[in-house]
Amino acid sequence: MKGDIGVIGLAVMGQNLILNMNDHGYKVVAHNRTTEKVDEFLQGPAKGTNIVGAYSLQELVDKLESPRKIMLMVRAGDVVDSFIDKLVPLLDKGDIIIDGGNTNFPDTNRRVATLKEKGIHFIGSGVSGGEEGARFGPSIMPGGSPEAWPFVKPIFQAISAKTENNEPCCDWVGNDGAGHFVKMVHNGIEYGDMQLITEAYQFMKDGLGMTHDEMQSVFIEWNKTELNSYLVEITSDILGYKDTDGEPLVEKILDTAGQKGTGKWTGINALDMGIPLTLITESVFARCLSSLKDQRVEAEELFGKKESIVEGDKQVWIEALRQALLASKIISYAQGFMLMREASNENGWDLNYGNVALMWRGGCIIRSAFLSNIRDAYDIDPELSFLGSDSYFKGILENSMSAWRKVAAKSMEVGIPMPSMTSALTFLDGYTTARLPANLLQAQRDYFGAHTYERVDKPKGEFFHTNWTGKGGDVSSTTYNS
Ligand code: NBP
Repeated sequence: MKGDIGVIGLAVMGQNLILNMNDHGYKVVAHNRTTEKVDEFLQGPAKGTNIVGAYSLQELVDKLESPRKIMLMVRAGDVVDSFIDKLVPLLDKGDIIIDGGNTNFPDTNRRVATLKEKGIHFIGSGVSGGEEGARFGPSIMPGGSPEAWPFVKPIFQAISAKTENNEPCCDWVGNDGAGHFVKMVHNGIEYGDMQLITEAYQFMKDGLGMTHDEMQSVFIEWNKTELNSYLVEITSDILGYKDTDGEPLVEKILDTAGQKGTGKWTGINALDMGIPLTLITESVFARCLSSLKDQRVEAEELFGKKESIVEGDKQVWIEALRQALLASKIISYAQGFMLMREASNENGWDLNYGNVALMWRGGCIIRSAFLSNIRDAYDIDPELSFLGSDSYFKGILENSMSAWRKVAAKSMEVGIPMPSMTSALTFLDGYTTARLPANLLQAQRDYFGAHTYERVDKPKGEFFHTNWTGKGGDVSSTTYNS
C-alpha cells in the first residue's frame, strides 16, 4: 500500500507531525536531507508504527499515492526553494507540495504562482503550537492553491487541535500566501500578548512590591476570568517555579528578549499597508529595547534608579491591572484583525475572520477563551471593521476605561514602562476622536512642501494649496495619498 502523505524534514516539528498523522491512521513516508536521521527516527520514535522511510526524493515520490502530497517541514527560505526545485521534475501534474514552515508570505505568493505554471499545486501553511502542538494537535492555517485543499483537508483536520465543541482548529484560509499571512499575524499577536503580561508583572513586582508567590496567585485567579489563556496559565507556572536554591528562577534569567522575525514582519506589513498596528509593533520595539542591556545598565546609573512604588490598596490596583490588560488585549486583536482585513482586501483573499479566530482557539500559543468571543463577534457581523465596536468587546472597553487610565497614568507617574498598555489606550483615544490634529499637520506639509490639503467645507478629492508666506509660488506638489 502506498503512502498517504510524505513529510520532508525530521527535526522537532516534522517528527511530531508525522507521529500525529500516524496516530490518525495515515501512512506517512518520511525523508530528511541527512538520511541517518531517517534511520534514527524509524528505529526510535517511529518504531512499531506504520511510518516508512525514504532515503532519496525519488524513493519518496515513488512511495506515494496520487495525487502526491509532500509536506516540507524544513528551515524556511532557500531550503524550501531548493527542495521544490528538486521535487518538481519528479512530480506529475496535480501533485501537491505543502510548506508547513514559518515562511514569509510573499515567498508563498511567488511559489504558488510559479508552481501553478508547472501544473503543481502548492499550499503554504502556518503550523502553530510548537513541539507539543505538532504531536497532539496544532493550529493549522493553510492557504495557496484551492484545488489542493480537498486532498489535504482530511489529514490536516484530523491531526489539528479541536475546540471544546470538537471543531478542528484548521480550515482553508485563502489563496496564495493567505495562510502564512494569518500565521504571521498570529505570531505578532503572540508578541503582543506576551508583552502585555510582562508589563502587568513589572507593575506588580516593582510598583506593588509583590512576591512571586503573590503574583502567581494573581495569574491563577486571572486565568479563571476573561483572560483565561495558555499564556496566562504558563505565566503562573513560571512565577511559581523555584531554582535549586529556592529562589524564583525567573529573576535569574537575563532580561534580553530574543526574536525570530515574525513580529517584525507583522509590523513591517502594517507600515506597508498603513494600518496602525501600534501594540504589536511596540511589543517588537520592547524586545529591541530589552536587548540594549549594557546601555540600559549604564543609563540607569547615569539617570539614577527610579523609585517606582505604587501607593494605595493593592487589591484595587490588581483589579485595575486586570482590566487594563484585558482592554489592551482587545485593542491588540482589533488591530491584528484590521491588518488581516486590509491584506484580504488588497489581495482578494476573502478571509473569514470568524474561522481565523476558531483556528487560533486551540493548539497554538495564543489559544484562549477570548477567541470564542471574537468568533461570535464575526458571526454577528462578518465585515466588522473594528473588533472594539462589537457589543461584547465595547462593553468591556467601556467598563475598563477608568481602571485602564488609572494604570496607564500611574505607570507614567512612577516610571514603570508599559508601552503596550499605554499605546493601546492612546490608539483607542485616537480611534474614537472624530477630529484629530492632522489638519495642522496637513497645513505644515502644504506650508513647507506645497503638498496640498483637502477642506472640510469642500468635497473630498479637491485639493488646495495656499501661499502661506506670500513669498512662495502657486505651484503645488503632486497630490497626496492619505
Ligand atoms: P528546523 O527549522 O530546525 O529545520 C530543520 C530541518 O531543515 C531538517 O530537516 C534539516 O535537515 C533541514 N535543513 C536545513 Br536546517 N538546512 C537544509 C539544507 N540546506 N538543505 C536541506 N535541508 C536542510 O526544524 P523545526 O524546528 O522542526 O522547524 C521546521 C519548520 O517549522 C521551520 O520553518 C520552523 O520555522 C517552523 N516552525 C517551528 C516551530 C518550533 O517550535 N520549532 C513551530 C512552528 C513552526 P538536516 O537534518 O539534514 O540538517
